[in-house]
Amino acid sequence: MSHHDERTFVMVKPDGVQRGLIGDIVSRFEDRGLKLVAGKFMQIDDDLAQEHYGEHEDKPFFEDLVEFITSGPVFAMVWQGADATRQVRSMVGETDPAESAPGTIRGDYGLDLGRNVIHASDHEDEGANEREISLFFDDDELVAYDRVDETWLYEEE
Ligand code: IDP
Repeated sequence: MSHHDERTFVMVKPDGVQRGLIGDIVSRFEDRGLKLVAGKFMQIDDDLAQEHYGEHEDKPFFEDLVEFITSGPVFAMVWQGADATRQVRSMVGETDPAESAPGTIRGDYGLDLGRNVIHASDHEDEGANEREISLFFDDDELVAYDRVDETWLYEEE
């Protein structure tokens, strides 16, 4: 894989869906030049929620987190591009919206840690992106194609 092919997992959480933010969030990543390679509007069940947030199972907020993420539909996506995991996290902002800079998704749309609109794979957790992608998507749900503007997004192919 070339460095343009890094993939990352992103999900508009139930609060973002209910607040009508899917379109804006998708636009931000499209405008940046990232390529949408998978998308699924879905309801997360309890088992998937527990697995996705498994690293937090001993935390005091775990139960509320699982309840929240299963409380309504989410929009799960895979975005691809150079350094995608780190670039998406920089666009998402900090975990706490109150600490997130304006211009970031959480900094523009959130105020509360427990209602922070979006999930994105952690770039500091090696392999989290591919693990989360395979938890939510089968291989045949990822679509390979060229964006027409790809030759203008990167200096070299
Ligand atoms: P991230 O979503 O920025 O990667 P994580 O530390 O992986 O942050 O936490 C997962 C989610 O758990 C956060 O997005 C947030 O919704 C929730 N969360 C994290 N820390 C707390 C907390 O201290 N209280 C309540 N909810 C929390």
